Amino acid sequence: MLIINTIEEVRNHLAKIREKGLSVGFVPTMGALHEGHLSLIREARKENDYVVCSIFINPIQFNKKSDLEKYPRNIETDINLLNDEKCDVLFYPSEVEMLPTTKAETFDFGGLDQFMEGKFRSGHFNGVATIVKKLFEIIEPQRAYFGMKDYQQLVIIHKITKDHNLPVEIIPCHTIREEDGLAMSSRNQLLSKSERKQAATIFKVLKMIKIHSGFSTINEIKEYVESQFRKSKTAKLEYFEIVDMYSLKPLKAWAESNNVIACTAVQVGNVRLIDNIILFS
Ligand code: PAJ
Repeated sequence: MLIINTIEEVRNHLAKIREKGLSVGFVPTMGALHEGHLSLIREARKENDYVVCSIFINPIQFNKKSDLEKYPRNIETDINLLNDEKCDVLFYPSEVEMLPTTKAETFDFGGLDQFMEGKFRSGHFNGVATIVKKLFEIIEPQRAYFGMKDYQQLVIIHKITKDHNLPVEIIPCHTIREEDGLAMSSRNQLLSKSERKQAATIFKVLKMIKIHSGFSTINEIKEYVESQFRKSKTAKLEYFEIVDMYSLKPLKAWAESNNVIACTAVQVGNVRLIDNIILFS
């Protein structure tokens, strides 16, 4: 695997790859790679001639300095994992290379950022969209792979690629979970043993509400979820929303949409975790 640190070099290299008529699949990440990330690389490997992964911990998408500072960094392990997956290029730029000015662009997400992550993490999606758009312009992939775990991010990236006519196909990929159901996340490694145990409650509750969704109202479901987290001292519910899968607008009644997803963010100790489950589509 080639490791490239500069925009100029990666551009020149990929221009030659495209000249040969090879398709490029791209997986943007912030590193501390786990099976969730690797599943995206495998999908990209299946559908493209050439696979590029980027690792860049994007400071402008963190709304808390402490979260950025403690974000896990395991570059040596990441390189080994990417080599094992036969990734062709790791683009691993420095902060000055990617963000000579640390300002995020301001996007119009058409209301997609109004709720959930957008509401609780001010500026987060402008930071994400700024860096993903830059990465797309540098790498110029045919396809880019994103996890359903970050569902709101996926929908927002889909919108900006359409709005800005970026010639890249966004491929959604399933959430990869630990054996007890916890969605894999780089942040999981920051959990203590007891917090890690508590974190499994998140998906247990989501699975339970999927069963209940046929015969309970949305309000009843919300009350059930809130009561489940009130019991726990370490896992604090930040939000739980049942939303339309496309507009991301919270629903008051099931009849309002045919495509429904439940999304949640839970603070477990000092670690903030997100997850979701499709209720019907
Ligand atoms: P990061 O959290 O490193 O995630 C990189 C990609 O991996 C995202 O598309 C995310 O949805 C996906 N992913 C994470 N956990 C997953 C899991 N358990 N199963 C499947 N896919 C999973 O998301 C980001 O980085 C950043 O916001 C980024 C898009 C790179 C922009 O900075």
